[in-house]
Amino acid sequence: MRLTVGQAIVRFLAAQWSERDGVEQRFFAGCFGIFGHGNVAGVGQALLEAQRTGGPELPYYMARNEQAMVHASVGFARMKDRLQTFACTSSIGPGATNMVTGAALATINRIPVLLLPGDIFATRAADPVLQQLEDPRSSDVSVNDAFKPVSRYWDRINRPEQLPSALLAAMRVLTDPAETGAVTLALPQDVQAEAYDWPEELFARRVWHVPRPVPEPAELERAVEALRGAERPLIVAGGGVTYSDAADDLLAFADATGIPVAETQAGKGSVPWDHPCAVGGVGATGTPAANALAREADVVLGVGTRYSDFTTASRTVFAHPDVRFVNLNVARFDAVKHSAVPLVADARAGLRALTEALAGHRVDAAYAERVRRLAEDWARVVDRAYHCGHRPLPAQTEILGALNEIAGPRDVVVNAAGSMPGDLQMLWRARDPRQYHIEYGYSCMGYEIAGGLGIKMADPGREVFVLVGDGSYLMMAQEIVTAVSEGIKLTIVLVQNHGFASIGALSESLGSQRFGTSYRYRDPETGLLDGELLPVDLAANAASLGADVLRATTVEEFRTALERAKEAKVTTVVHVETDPLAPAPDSDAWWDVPVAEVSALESTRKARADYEAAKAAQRHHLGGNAAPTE
Ligand SMILES: Cc1ncc(C[n+]2csc(CCOP(=O)(O)OP(=O)(O)O)c2C)c(N)n1
Ligand SMILES: [Mg+2]
Repeated sequence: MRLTVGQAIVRFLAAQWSERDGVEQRFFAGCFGIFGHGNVAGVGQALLEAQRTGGPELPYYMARNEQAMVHASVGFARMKDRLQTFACTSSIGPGATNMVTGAALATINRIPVLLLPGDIFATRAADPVLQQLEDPRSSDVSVNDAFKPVSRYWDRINRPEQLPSALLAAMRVLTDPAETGAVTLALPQDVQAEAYDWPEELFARRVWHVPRPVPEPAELERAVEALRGAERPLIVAGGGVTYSDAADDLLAFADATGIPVAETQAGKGSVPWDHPCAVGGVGATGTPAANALAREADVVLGVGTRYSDFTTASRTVFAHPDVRFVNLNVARFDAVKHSAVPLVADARAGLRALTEALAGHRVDAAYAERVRRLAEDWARVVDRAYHCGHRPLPAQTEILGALNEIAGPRDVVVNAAGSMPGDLQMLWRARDPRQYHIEYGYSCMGYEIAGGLGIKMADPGREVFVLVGDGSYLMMAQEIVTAVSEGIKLTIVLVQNHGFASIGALSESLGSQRFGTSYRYRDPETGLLDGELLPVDLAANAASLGADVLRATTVEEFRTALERAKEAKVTTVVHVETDPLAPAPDSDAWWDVPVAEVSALESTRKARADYEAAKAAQRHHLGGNAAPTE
């Protein structure tokens, strides 16, 4: 079949399907793109031809920023449990490198996305082409080499003959739950337009079976033995629970054993917040209930978690001197962390095996009672934070409370960076595994609106509430325009606090006096950015991008606006100003952010002393076997 490389790629992508549990779906729901000379006549022409001729099904969506289109793809793929995603086509140069941040985000969060950046001429006929990086050491380098460390598979298609094996390798990685992340196929702009005689079989319908690997018997036995011996076990539920669609299986396991369940940012919502075993988020921004249990736990069962520093409170929260880890993970890389007893398996398959093997085993009644009391005490703190009546401006915790009470159980809350992820992990009462969508692998300012777009595309039946701080909004609000043009409805809650509440508080706690963290005029006297507030109106900005806008100044007005936004048919922004200094509950856990060891500032010296004291609790979990097995 004689086609260009661009046409062959489109035809191939449209023929890829994934299957898990007997359900098949197209693997690529479409292709996001922004055209430039590096793709307009190659992949761009192929997408047009497919659309015009009723050819391969790969609908094109135009984004407004290349980073954002990768975020949208990630939001989509996460909602689809990684069984479906998008391809992203960009021009060469800046269009391509704009996607590097998105690639890192996808790879760190273990979410599949296929990136097709345009690249410099393979023939080098017109070198240097507009936007070409000329590396004096080698002509075989382009800006797309920057994708290598952030891609799980990377290739450059310099000849058409290379394409079939590269496409198959890309699909292998994208559909492998242990390997998945960003895949980059760099496409020189001349090669995209070049024709070749392809074997027909390349374009045959291809189903990629997404496996549910079962535990190896000896590994299962060791894991069961460790859990049976535990007096104070704790489950740490990560994103793998949701991606494996294993929330029901986790519930069954917790019900059967009575083991409490703490959650990471990606795993939050695995169990409903009011389940008897639920103790909420764990770690630096976790609940004091979960963190108390983490400190006492003698066995930690991690399920689908990568144990980020937020989860472990920078390796201080699992404080029992003999704590052991049992890690159920589809990737051995994660399963062996903290010298764990590894249980390499799909989360669902592993939980089912554990439930069966531990039949009849339960935690003792006193421990279950302690779990219940800790959770009850914490619920009262959340109630107060949701309704604290802070004046004159509302506290952020009240905004989150109002949203929690107004959102339906299946509605999705989206966030990524700033002070909200921490408050949300601590305070959000999740009722559905897909309700809580906080991107905290890369915690990327700018994910919120773009990610929300992808989430809504994945599940139009759910209301999507995008929470975005003023800082994140300023970085990337432009996908509002995409949402408007595609008729995709988002509700965006824009929390205006004139700067970085998060980093401001962090800075203060580290003796750095909130330096450079609020949006203000430069004060001529101090020379610092601590003058008057700026006359910036982000609500007007949102309206200028085509959104409907509602402004709220009190919690009551916010509730009314949110109800209206929820009913609206079009993308609506609710703008609310909050007090960045309002109190929020404490997690009773630490986060390692190093403080200057020497300083002329008293505030820094004091913070350094606190830092050293806290750091003393940090530990390696090196495990090791206590005795020979004979
Ligand atoms: C792209 C990016 N740049 C920088 C950071 C570091 N950072 C984390 S939170 C934050 C401030 C966020 O401000 P805003 O969105 O207004 O949220 P707030 O802290 O006020 O809640 C910054 C700069 C980041 N996470 N992502
Ligand atoms: Mg802010």
